[in-house]
Amino acid sequence: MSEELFKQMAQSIIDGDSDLSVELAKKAIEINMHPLEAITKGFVVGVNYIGDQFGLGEAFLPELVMAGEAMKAAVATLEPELIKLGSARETLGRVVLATVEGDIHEIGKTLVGTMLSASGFEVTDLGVDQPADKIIGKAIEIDAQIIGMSALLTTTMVRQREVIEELDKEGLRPRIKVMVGGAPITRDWFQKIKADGYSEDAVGAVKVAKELMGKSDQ
Ligand code: B1M
Repeated sequence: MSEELFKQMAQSIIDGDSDLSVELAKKAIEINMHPLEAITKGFVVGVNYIGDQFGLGEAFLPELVMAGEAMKAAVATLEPELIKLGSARETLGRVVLATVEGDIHEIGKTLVGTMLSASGFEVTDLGVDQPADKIIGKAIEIDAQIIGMSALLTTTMVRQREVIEELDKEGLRPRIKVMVGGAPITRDWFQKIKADGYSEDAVGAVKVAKELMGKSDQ
């Protein structure tokens, strides 16, 4: 039953069918499927497939856009459930989250934000295409302990390093810790740019953020 539903979820993204992806997300909620399971075993499989096809020149920009829209709609439908399932009891810390300048990929970043909020972090999500000065300015304004940056393009991941260099120049680290992620981000890159934390997925991002706050047992 679940396997069939996962297949339909993936296919709805491949077809760029937002109505169907939302309907399937609602079905997952109805049958008490864990929302993260629906995302990772269903919808993400479809968006990864389209991404690979695009990379191979077998799919084109309109298909990528429609798949992105269908994925965004499905994740937005599941977000309230993720929040409900969260273990938030107290504020664990303040996080400024953004996709870096020149990059408009938002789905993974938003998912990371939802998971952090559900786990008790106060998240200020600046959105996509955010320059270093905006990210750092907001972190100072709200006295954030963590800046989280997402980058999905090999051409924009360098922006993460720029923010870190700026923070160092201003003497704002280690007061503000930096967590990085996104599809092209590797452990090597995270070490090279001297970030404080890195995770390859949204669940791991919560664990890393807690560790950065010295609250890994919560
Ligand atoms: Co684009 N895109 N895209 N895209 N897109 C990729 C990234 C690509 C790999 C596709 C491919 O060619 N195979 C490729 C990048 C190649 C490269 O850099 N080497 C690519 C390209 C080339 C482009 C354009 C340049 C295409 C063009 O215009 N010719 C263009 C760039 C626009 C720009 O940003 N300036 C572009 C545009 C788009 C759309 C707008 C159409 C759409 C985004 C829609 C949206 O976000 N509203 C889109 C999509 C959908 C994708 C793919 C298919 C899927 C991305 C996604 O949402 N994944 C993607 C291929 C792929 O990644 N397989 C692709 C699902 C999401 C849940 O995963 O975002 O990885 P992800 O997030 C994960 C983890 O990475 C991690 O946790 C998340 C949840 O588990 N994570 C963090 C993310 N951020 C984190 C932060 C953390 C910690 C963990 O701490 C702070």
